Amino acid sequence: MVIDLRSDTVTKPTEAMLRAMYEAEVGDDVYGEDPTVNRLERIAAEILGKEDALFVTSGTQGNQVAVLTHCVNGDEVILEADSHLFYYEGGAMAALAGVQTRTIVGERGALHPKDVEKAIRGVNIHFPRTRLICIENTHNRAGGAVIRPEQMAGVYEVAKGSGVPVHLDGARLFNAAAALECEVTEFTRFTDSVQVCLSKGLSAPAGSVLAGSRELIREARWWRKKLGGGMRQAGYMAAPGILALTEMSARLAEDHQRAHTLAEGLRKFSLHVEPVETNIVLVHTDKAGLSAEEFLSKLGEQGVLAVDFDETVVRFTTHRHISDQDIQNTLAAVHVILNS
Ligand code: TLP
Repeated sequence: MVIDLRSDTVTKPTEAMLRAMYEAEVGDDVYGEDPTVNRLERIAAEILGKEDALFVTSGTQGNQVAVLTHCVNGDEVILEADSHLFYYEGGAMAALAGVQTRTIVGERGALHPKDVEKAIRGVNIHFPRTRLICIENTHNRAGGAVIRPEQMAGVYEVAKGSGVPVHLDGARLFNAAAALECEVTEFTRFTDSVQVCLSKGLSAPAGSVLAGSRELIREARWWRKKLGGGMRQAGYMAAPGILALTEMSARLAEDHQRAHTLAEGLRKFSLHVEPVETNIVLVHTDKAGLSAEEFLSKLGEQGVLAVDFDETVVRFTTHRHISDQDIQNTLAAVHVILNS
């Protein structure tokens, strides 16, 4: 059996989700007539503490619809240098919204309010307009780091002072809330829009939701259609999404616990492991005298999958299909690599 620690995106729907899909009441969502999609959007808005929400095909679509909704081409967007929006979305912000990015190197993914304040453009005929600030929580490339509500509040205060909206890429926001044992609204209150993924640790087969004010979501709905995201009988996909939002966040702490166990085990082998806060473990492979690629290939030979994050950094991500035994077997596989 393969132990797949590449990503929490590999999670399959639960039995209850499959049943909910089969039984879903559907209609044409482009006409606003899919009752299950409408219910998902209502529930998402409520949980995220926003007026309205929109069901989108993916996290990338949710983020890009947000950028398109907040900005016009030629605008500037401030975001963290290692953020998914900048690093992993194929340059979509530039290609689709025609915006330019102003990246700031954060501390474990967190933007410092002072740096944001400095980066916000003043009025000058030579300058682009700063139209959006993006935050990512948890921060993927920072190793699943949790951006604290007070850190988000600091950025929000600076943003509000300059009239610039804040978008949150909350692909794994429920992991952040589980880590701090708080509600997701502790984070979303410091944002104007938020995207959360239903298809990562929450185990839905597909989809994300974008939430914000009624007016923002009205505009976002229009952009989603332009991007080909009008999905007709999308209730079949929204039904498991409802269960993802209402039933699946309670078990995320288990994934975090296993990530901690994995990290502790790797440290016992004297490997350098980044601090673990949620379900992501970043390990440096150079101490083992291996590149990330070599390390992954040796792991793969023993049936353990992970991904490379850098020349000498490997990411392991725990999720619903990873058991305590899988963690022990992964550690045993690493032991074999280090002793070969
Ligand atoms: N992340 C994926 C890969 O794209 C790297 C993963 O395996 O972690 N925001 C964040 C913070 C993400 O981590 C991801 C996916 C997305 C957005 C995009 O979500 P999807 O894959 O649904 O477009």
